[in-house]
Amino acid sequence: MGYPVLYSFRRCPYAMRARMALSASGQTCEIREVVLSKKPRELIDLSPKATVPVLQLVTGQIFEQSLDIMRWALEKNDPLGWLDPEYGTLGDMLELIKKADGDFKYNLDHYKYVQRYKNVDPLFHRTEGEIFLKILDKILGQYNYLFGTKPTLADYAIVPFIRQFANTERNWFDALGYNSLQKWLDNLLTNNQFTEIMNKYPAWQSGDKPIIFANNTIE
Ligand SMILES: N[C@@H](CCC(=O)N[C@@H](CS)C(=O)NCC(=O)O)C(=O)O
Repeated sequence: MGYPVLYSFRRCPYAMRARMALSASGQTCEIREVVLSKKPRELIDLSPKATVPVLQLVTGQIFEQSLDIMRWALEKNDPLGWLDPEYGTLGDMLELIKKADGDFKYNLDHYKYVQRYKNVDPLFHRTEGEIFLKILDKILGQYNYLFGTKPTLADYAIVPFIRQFANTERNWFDALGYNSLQKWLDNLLTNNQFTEIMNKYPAWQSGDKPIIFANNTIE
């Protein structure tokens, strides 16, 4: 009996959130670290769009979206209650995640990866992205996390992108004075849920001995 196979890339924010949910659900996987400029044939055959993360279950079923991987893992086992927010509903969390994955991610890319686009003003996109930071900071002023006093699906799905945005120009971000947001970011990035999924693995090649990931649920 094997484990599900996760194609992942350490620094990809989508892969980070998938790994955090797999870890929180105690789901053991075989992890295959992908180099995006040299994607393995096995990944392309499995998922022609070949983004990471991709999860292949033992049954052959495939998940090609990070949020689907998170939900699959947590619907199986959710000991930390990520799908069960103290305030609001799963639908509310998904709506906020959609904003992060939509407009905010668009602005993040056009701010951080300006060289990938033509005629783009990164400062315009920084300012547009800041609108979402402001919204989060306001929510986080009420409770410590986005949907209550404990982190849930929304916090973990969104935090890798806020991390990228903050790290693009750290001095600028720190000077914004979004204290609740800063505290939230620090809390999430220094807890085990995050640090344990940032282990480094060698790039996977066909025939490699499987590397086992996760099954380290933190109570
Ligand atoms: N909607 C996808 C997006 C995944 C995605 O875009 N991942 C990036 C890396 S962060 C990727 O694999 N890009 C393909 C490439 O760079 O070739 C998800 O949620 O999983």
